[in-house]
Amino acid sequence: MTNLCLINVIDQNSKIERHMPHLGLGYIAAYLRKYSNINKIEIIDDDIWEKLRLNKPDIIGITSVSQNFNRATSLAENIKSEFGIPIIVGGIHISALPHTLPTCFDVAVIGEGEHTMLELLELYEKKGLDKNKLKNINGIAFHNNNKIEITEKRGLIDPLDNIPFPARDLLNIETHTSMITSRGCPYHCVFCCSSAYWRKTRFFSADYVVSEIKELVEKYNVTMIDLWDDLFIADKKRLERISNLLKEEGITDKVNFNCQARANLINDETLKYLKNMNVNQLSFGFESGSQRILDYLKKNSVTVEQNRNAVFLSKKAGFIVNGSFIIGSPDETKDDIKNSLKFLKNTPLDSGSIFQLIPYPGTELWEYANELGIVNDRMDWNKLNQNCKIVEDFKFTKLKTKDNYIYLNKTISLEDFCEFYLDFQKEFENREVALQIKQFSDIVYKTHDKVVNSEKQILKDEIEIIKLLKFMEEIKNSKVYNLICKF
Ligand code: B12
Ligand code: SF4
Repeated sequence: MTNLCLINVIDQNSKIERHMPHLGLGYIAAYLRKYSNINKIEIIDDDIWEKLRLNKPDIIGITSVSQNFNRATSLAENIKSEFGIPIIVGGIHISALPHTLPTCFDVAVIGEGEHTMLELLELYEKKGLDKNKLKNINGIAFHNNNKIEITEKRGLIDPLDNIPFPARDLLNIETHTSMITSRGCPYHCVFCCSSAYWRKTRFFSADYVVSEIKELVEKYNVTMIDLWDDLFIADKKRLERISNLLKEEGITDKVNFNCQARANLINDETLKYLKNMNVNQLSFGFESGSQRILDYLKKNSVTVEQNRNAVFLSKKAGFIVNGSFIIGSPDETKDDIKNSLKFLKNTPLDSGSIFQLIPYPGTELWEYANELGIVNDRMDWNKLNQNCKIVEDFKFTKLKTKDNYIYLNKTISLEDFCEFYLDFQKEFENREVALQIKQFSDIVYKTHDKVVNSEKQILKDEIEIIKLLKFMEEIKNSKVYNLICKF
């Protein structure tokens, strides 16, 4: 009887990486529980050694994004030397570069992992990971006679509803959690791995999605869900049905959502469905305020004007609007970046982020950077860290030459790039403070009204006070906390 440990390799010091449970591993665990005889599965993302020694697994599965792949490889090497058990690796990085599979991994799972992992476990239970039999499993890479063999492409799971809900009992689920209700994206932005990775866009049905939301609310007391889909709103009919079903099931008022949107799909009707299902915040990838750069990044699929309209329409409809921008495209000029800053300053965005353009394996941008010799299949993966190393070094006056960084831009100096990056950050910090003050005062007014209206009511609604205290606790170290305390 097999004992499997699935490990999410992350940087324990990174707040963003620890931010949400790994649903991909949750789906694999749930699928194996439903369709195989496996008797023990664990999902681990912290205290790895302690948990491995306690669980004594027979076989390991590891997931890693590109920037953590060095970390994943050294972990696998150490596991091999202590436990000597088979290690399977999956996820976006190795799927894009299966021909680079390091020897510490026995097998790489390429792309969608549920069914491939099921077949691998079945084989493991019968014959171990016998190389002659591995050849018959589609969608993998493995070492054979000092070569890396890549088997035939695997078909995608269809319909997606055949996959059970992620095994959240194995994950750390808080009252604010996340869901993925589709796989893939119909667009092909130059920097994004998603459409190539998932090949086509598939959706879980509206009924499936609403049952999963119900489970989160009823079993895990979830009150806020981030919908991490690449494009939750892509299928408008499904969106309408989800919105109606949530109402019919009586759960609309029990849970709020944040979701990713796309400006060219935003109109009054879409916003109405989103509002009806209790979506609070919409996040857009605006990327650039320069049409030329936007056309390059998003392949002529959206205009700056559509982006601007989407902010105003969404604000008018009562949403909190979040937007992200990317700087550092190869042909971007200072004027292009100034246009992006102008876009940001002239639109009522509530919050957002600035990113440096990074070429990830599997993207069109990777091919470009690879041809120029800026990246390659055997590079130091730490260099792909998106949490802008250039700016970190700049802050501590340690800036080196362009060669030390992944820097694609041809004309802007590193110093100027960093100044621009920090300008965006400053603007976003100001917006964040304003948003937090607004959210704080909304809660105060709501609570105050209830005190005034009826003493009894407040007992019933003590949850508002708890929310307020929790909010104060969360922002304890932020600028806004000091501001509020001054009042
Ligand atoms: C949600 C999300 C987040 C969330 C939650 C992450 C998490 N814990 O899963 C948050 C905000 C925390 C996040 C953080 C980051 N993310 Co992110 N994220 C996503 C997003 C939008 C969806 C991921 C997801 O849940 N997919 C759905 C599930 C079902 O798919 P999956 O996880 O890939 O797993 C399936 C298969 O890949 C495979 N599989 C995966 N692992 C394994 C392991 C084994 C053993 C097997 C058999 C199979 C297998 O089987 C699974 C089931 O089919 C993707 C884009 C995308 N659409 O995939 C980006 C994406 C993965 N993120 C990305 C990045 C860069 C980051 C950050 C580095 C950003 C940052 N600034 O720090 C961090 C790194 C986090 C980390 N894990 O190390 C990049 C990765 C690019 C790359 N080549 O590395 C992506 C692809 C977006 C992009 N830019 O194109 N992210
Ligand atoms: S960036 Fe967004 S819209 Fe573009 S391909 Fe990726 S998921 Fe789709």
